[in-house]
Amino acid sequence: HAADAHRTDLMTITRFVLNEQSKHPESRGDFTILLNHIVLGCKFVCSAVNKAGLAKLIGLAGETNVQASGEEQKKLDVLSNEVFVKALVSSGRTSILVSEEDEEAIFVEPSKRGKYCVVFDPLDGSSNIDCGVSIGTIFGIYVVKDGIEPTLHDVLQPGKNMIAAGYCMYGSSCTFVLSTGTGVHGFTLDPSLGEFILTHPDIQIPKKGKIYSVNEGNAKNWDGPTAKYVEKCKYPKDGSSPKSLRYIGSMVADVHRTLLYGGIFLYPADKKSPNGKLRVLYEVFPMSFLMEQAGGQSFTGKERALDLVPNKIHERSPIFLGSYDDVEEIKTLYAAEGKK
Ligand code: P6P
Repeated sequence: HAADAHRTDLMTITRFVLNEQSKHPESRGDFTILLNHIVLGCKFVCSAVNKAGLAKLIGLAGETNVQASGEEQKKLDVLSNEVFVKALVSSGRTSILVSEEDEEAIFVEPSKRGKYCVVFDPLDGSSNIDCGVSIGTIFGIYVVKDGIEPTLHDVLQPGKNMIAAGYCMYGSSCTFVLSTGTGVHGFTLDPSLGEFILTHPDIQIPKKGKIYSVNEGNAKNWDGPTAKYVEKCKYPKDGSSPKSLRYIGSMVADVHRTLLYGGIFLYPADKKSPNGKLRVLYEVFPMSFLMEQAGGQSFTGKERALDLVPNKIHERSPIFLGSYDDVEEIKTLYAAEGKK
């Protein structure tokens, strides 16, 4: 039976990526090796997050939590960053790494250099660890220019130049969502196998949703178009029913729900933060890449998010992403504002 075949024909993430690779005979498998190292990092973080409560790894970085051994206990976000940096460097397939946890970009030593740049947030939403809210790793992958010495210019690229992006959400289950430019696919970790199994092939975001996701606590500081849009969600003029508000405050969780259920996720600019809060390279770009690959879209308030050219590796941008029609509405409101 088909169901049985599905159960016994385990499509692991490794097999999936190898299948993708076989479509490019010229490929030497570098991407497959890189992705396997990212997956290894996620498996480690998943295990550490699940044990955090027990191992007292929780708590904000910086609190001194010295072990009996006198060893300063590393906090999960610091630990996760070290794991990813080590995994990516040891893959021998990267030249530049940009991490939310490191002020400066990491230039890999020449003997270990490869053709990819990876931008990542090793544990996004880590302020939510202590209360058990889902958190996640977000990553994006660029190809460096061949042959010449890698420079920051290789990572200060518009998001549309990414060749792949994804996230791993550490929640009730560990879910890895990936796009290599041919659609979006979700994999769930089977702890008994230690393998990510394809559970959500070819995710398509609903064209229009019934959910809006924003931190209403910032309403006082919103600009006109955002305020108007949220008002429309709550008091629709066309007699349709109001949208539901769902806001978890952990980007990976809010985006994952938006991807599967539809709707719109907003982190707008406001008077306090004119560029919004979310980081371009390793929050806005990867999530925008996934949204477009799933049939949705992503907008900064001024332009298509993936067209943005970052000038600094930790630059922020406002973001409106999700169902195609919902984002279209907010684009119309910003366009009208622009004409005033
Ligand atoms: P606020 C978590 O700290 C984070 O970086 C994202 O994961 C999340 O979407 C956002 O900030 C939440 O920010 O201001 O609503 O608490």
